Amino acid sequence: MLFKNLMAAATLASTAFAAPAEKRQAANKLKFFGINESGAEFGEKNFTGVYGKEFIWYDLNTIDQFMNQGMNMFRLNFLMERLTPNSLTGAFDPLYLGNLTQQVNHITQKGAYAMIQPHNYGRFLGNIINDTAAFKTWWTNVAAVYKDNPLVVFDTNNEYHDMEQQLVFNLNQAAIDGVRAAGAKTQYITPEGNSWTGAWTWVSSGNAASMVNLKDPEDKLIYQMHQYLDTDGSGTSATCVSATIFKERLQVATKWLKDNKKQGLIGEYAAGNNAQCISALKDGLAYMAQNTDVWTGALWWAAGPWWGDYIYNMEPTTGAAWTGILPQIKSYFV
Ligand SMILES: *[C@@H]1O[C@H](CO)[C@@H](O)[C@H](O)[C@H]1NC(C)=O
Ligand SMILES: *[C@@H]1O[C@H](CO)[C@@H](O)[C@H](O)[C@H]1NC(C)=O
Ligand SMILES: *[C@@H]1O[C@H](CO)[C@@H](O)[C@H](O)[C@H]1NC(C)=O
Ligand SMILES: CC(=O)N[C@H]1CO[C@H](CO)[C@@H](O)[C@@H]1O
Repeated sequence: MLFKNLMAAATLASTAFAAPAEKRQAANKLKFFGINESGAEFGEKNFTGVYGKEFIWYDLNTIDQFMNQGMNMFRLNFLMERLTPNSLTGAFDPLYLGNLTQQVNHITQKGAYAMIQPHNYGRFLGNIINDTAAFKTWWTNVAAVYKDNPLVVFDTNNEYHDMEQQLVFNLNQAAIDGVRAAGAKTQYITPEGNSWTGAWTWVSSGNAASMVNLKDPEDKLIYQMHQYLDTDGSGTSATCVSATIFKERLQVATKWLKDNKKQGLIGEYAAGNNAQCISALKDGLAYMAQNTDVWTGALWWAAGPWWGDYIYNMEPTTGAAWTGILPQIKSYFV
């Protein structure tokens, strides 16, 4: 989601039972049920920031509450500039890394997936990343930390946009190569596309023709797309275009996934807490659940301690989406 006017966001999700991660998938249920935990990337104009002032990490008790609802995947938002403050190839900030790892361990020890998600839009210190070798090194260094944890998922970057398509392809391929070079061989990797990785524009934007050629020697790619249901698809309004707009915006990407035998994940979706939007959410999730040959799951946007009265806030127990949306949608997952 293009997030200019709000503070920030994070990610997460998990599962009710500390069951084996590769639990048998029930018919017509999506495998991954998750949420974005957002807050560690807040204050993103202030690259350094201070814990508790500009940014915040996620409440582990909240994560447990999502797991109790059946969630099994948490997309953990953070900033690359706070993890490696000096350069893409520089050393980690041990405290920021310590917090990230604490969250990853909490989530994965309970059997859920933790997605490592640099919330950077293909930028570092405000500049488009054009050094693909340095980006590969960044990913090798990060993946080395988590290479023995099969429940970690690597998201190459949040929402590339306004970049050369070939550069977006090259950065994704560099991330894949970097992760595998670290010896992380069993984990899923989720490439993201240009144009904010929108599902509705996956083909028209040029992502489809380019990204289809990504290569993973371990064959564990899950293409991550985002989809909102407001008029411009930006996820800034509580009004949905229609009660069928979610499904309609997924159809072209669904065909692309099927035609090319790829797997997909909706890494961000949300809609307002009202009857039309809830109808659209149910219709779209039912459609995804009918197409589990290509769609693996969906992660709500968003939770995190600092969202307050945000229209899509799913933080327990007062977020509008915790009370209004979650009870309506969880049957598509568990
Ligand atoms: C950045 O964060 C620091 C630490 O909280 C603060 O002192 C500084 O004023 C912030 N700068 C801007 C431009 O907001
Ligand atoms: C998380 O970050 C804070 C602030 O820098 C630090 O005090 C704390 O020790 C870190 N936690 C871990 C587990 O590294
Ligand atoms: C690559 O990015 C750096 C840092 O932002 C910038 O100084 C440089 O001009 C860019 N090079 C090209 C070829 O775009
Ligand atoms: C949908 C959405 O709000 N996405 C946001 C995820 O978090 C980042 C950082 O807070 C935003 O920039 C995105 O727009």
